[in-house]
Amino acid sequence: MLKIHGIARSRAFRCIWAAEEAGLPYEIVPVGFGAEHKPEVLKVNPNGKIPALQDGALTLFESLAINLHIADKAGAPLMPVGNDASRVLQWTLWAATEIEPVHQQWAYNTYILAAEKRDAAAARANAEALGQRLAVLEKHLAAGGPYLTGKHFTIADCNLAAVLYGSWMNGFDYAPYPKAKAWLDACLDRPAALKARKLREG
Ligand SMILES: N[C@@H](CCC(=O)N[C@@H](CS)C(=O)NCC(=O)O)C(=O)O
Repeated sequence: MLKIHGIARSRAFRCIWAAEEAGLPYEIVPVGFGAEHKPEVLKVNPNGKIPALQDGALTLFESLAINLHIADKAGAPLMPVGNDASRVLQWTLWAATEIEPVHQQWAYNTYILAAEKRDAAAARANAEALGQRLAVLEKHLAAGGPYLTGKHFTIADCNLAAVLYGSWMNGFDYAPYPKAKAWLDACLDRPAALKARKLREG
């Protein structure tokens, strides 16, 4: 049984979604914001952050690495083999390094921080940077699709869509990126995503 430490309102959402996609039994060990530095959390994630995963003798941190592990247990099509496995890594690392930092800065300065703490210039700059990256995604999906590696939904779709979820929920302007928007809608409306979203959105 997978043990996911965290709550659905945190990045644990991504891992709950992945476990649902994989069809693997899992249990959520509820660790909320503010409890992250407790000794029991540090035992599973030395960064004092959520999520963390326990799977038998294996303990993992980093939400997207956890998802790669979960998908690997399920096998194809969630975790494909050969060149598509490399494409899964490419899009997952792209989500973590190119998307998440600018997405997070946009989110903080748009809806997470209290209004008086938001920096409008930072919100604009990061929206522009996110837009540049979404243009890359748009072009990629226009050339192939419907999913990132082609015909099948993989953990790369789950990982990238989960990173973009906050912008999708909170009014980022996806109008210039219709294919990216349609892809995101399709990912976030999957039965497994809806189960995870229900835990998060209520
Ligand atoms: N790169 C990490 C980020 C983990 C992370 O920042 N988690 C947040 C909750 S979503 C957290 O635990 N924040 C508490 C803190 O930063 O002290 C991952 O994807 O797992």
